[in-house]
Amino acid sequence: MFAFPTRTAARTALGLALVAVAGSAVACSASATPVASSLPEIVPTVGAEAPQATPLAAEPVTLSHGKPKPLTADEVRDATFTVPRWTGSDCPSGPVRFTDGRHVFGGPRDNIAFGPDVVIADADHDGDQDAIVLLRCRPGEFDLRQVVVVTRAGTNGVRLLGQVATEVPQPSALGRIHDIGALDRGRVQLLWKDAGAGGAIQFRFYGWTGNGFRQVAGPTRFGPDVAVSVAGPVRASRDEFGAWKGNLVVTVRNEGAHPVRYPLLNVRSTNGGVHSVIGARRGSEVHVVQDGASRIDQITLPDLAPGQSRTVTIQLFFGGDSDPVSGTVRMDIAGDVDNADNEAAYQVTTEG
Ligand SMILES: [Ca+2]
Ligand SMILES: [Ca+2]
Repeated sequence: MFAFPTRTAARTALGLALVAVAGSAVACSASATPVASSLPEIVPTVGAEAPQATPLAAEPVTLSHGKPKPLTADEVRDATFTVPRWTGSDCPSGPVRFTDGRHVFGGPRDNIAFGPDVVIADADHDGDQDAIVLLRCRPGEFDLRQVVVVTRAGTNGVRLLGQVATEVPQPSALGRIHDIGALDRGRVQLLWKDAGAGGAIQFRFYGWTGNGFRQVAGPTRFGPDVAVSVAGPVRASRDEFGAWKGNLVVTVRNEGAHPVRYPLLNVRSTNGGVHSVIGARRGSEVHVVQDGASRIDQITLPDLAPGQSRTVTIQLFFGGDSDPVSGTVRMDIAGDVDNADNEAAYQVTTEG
């Protein structure tokens, strides 16, 4: 199972550098303040994005009078703050008091509990640390999750900064929130897991906008996704009877995490000109032959496994006195999460 690097590992990896820099700073200022109490929390960093070096020199070694106390994970686990509404659930929202990361309501099994980790990061870029919290509400057996960021209120209080993301009751293409993390510049990174049989995972990234969090990168949900592209213009030439023929080369790729059954490719002329699809080939493999004078031809391709692509060559035939016309190829599958790449245009040029 995939998991974020543990906080212990992250803290250990960076701890030596922190101690070295902080040690020299203490020597210069002769401060008696315990160094460890003023060190920033180390945030686990995950994914392909390399963490930026923490600007250690800018971190104060001692606290100035009046400055709010840095937020800690333990403090947040024993705090009262506003919990946003749960989508599709009547779990408690509004001000909720937590004790050791847990709030019991109703029966003894009905509770809101923190996820295993609280991630400390400056999520709103104001210079003060905030806490990213995964909340799991369990009214009985049911489990629903949302991620919130809480921040310092006044000098010692805690308040909700905003909701980062929330699940909806399953089944849903949204998936399930599996783990939390933070990148440099306070960006929140969530690991989502497909609730379906495939169990695919996605990283989705969220940023502070000034008045809330919104997703700034990554996929938005799980589900099938096919993409259609054409190799280039169709070069049509006349056959011995004067009709135009040309090869349309189309590639279809399954970019989703699920197999695509009976993928159906639609070939459509743009201006109502008549053409026929004579056949579709991949190497010597003939998938379908459909002849006729319709303006939309449909070609059924073999199933596509996740990540699989298939390139087919389709011969366009413009019989009689009809001139070649351009068109589009399109594939629609139920629940495609990105419809923008399901269609590709093709141009027909004539030679001879
Ligand atoms: Ca902050
Ligand atoms: Ca698509």
